[in-house]
Amino acid sequence: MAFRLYNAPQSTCSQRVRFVFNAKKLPFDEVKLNLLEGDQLKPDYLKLNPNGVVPTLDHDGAIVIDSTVITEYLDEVEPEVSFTPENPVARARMRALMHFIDEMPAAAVRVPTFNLAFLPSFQKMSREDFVAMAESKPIRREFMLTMGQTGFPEAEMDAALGRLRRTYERMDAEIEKSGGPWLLGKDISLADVAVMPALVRMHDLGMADQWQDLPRIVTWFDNIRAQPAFKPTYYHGSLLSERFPHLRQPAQASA
Ligand SMILES: N[C@@H](CCC(=O)N[C@@H](CS)C(=O)NCC(=O)O)C(=O)O
Repeated sequence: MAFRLYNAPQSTCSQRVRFVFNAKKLPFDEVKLNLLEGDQLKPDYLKLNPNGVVPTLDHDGAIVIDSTVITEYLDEVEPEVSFTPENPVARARMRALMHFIDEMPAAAVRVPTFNLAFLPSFQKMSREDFVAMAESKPIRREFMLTMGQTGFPEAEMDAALGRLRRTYERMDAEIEKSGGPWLLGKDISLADVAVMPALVRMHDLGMADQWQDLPRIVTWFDNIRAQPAFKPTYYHGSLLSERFPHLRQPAQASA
C-alpha cells in the first residue's frame, strides 16, 4: 500500500496530515508544492484536487482530498495507532469539534498569515498579475480579492484574532469538561491534531500571548509539541519564520 501526499511544508492543513502519518509511523512519498508559485493551480494538480488547495492524498491511485477527511481516512485504513475514539458519542463530539475548528481557527488564521507573511510577495506583483492569480483560484478567489495588495484592514484582523481567542476559550472549556489533558480527555484525538497547526502558526507569528492566561492551553500546547510526531512534521521550512526572515522574533533572528 503506497501513500503519496501532495502538500506544502508551511501549509497548516498539510501539517495535520503529516502529523498523523508520522504518529502512525507510516512511510509516505511527499510531493512538495510551492503555493506562492501556483503549483496548486496547475491543470494536472487540479485534476486531483479541483479546489486547487493542498493537501491531496493518493493511496494506490485512490484520491482523497481535504485534510480532516484525509486524517479520518488514514485512521480507517491504518487503525493500529488510532486517533478516533471507539465510543460513537465521543466520536461524534470529536467530529463536531473538527467542524468547529475548520470554521473558526483554521479560517481565521489565514488573515494574520496572509497579512504578515505573504502580503510582501503579492505587493511585488503588478495589479493585473495579482488579479489574474486571484481569479485562477477555485475556492480562494474572493478571499484573495478582499485582501488585495494592501492587506486585510485592521477591523478584519481584529475579527480574526477575536475568533482565535474564542477558539482558545472553547478548547479550555472542552479540556475542563473532559478532564484533559487532551480535548476529549486522556487520549489525543483527530480534533487535537486539527487545531494544532493554528496554535503553532500563532506562536510562530509571535502571538502566543493570546493564550498565556489559560494554563490548560499552555499545557496542551507543551504536550502536543512534545509528541514524537511533532518534530518530523515540522521539519525545517515548515514554520513561516524559517522561510520569511522579516517574521523572525529578535530571539529567533539571533539564534
Ligand atoms: N479544507 C481544506 C483547505 C485546504 C487549504 O486551504 N489549503 C491551503 C494551505 S493550508 C492552500 O492550499 N492554499 C493555496 C491557495 O490559497 O492558493 C483542507 O483542510 O484540506
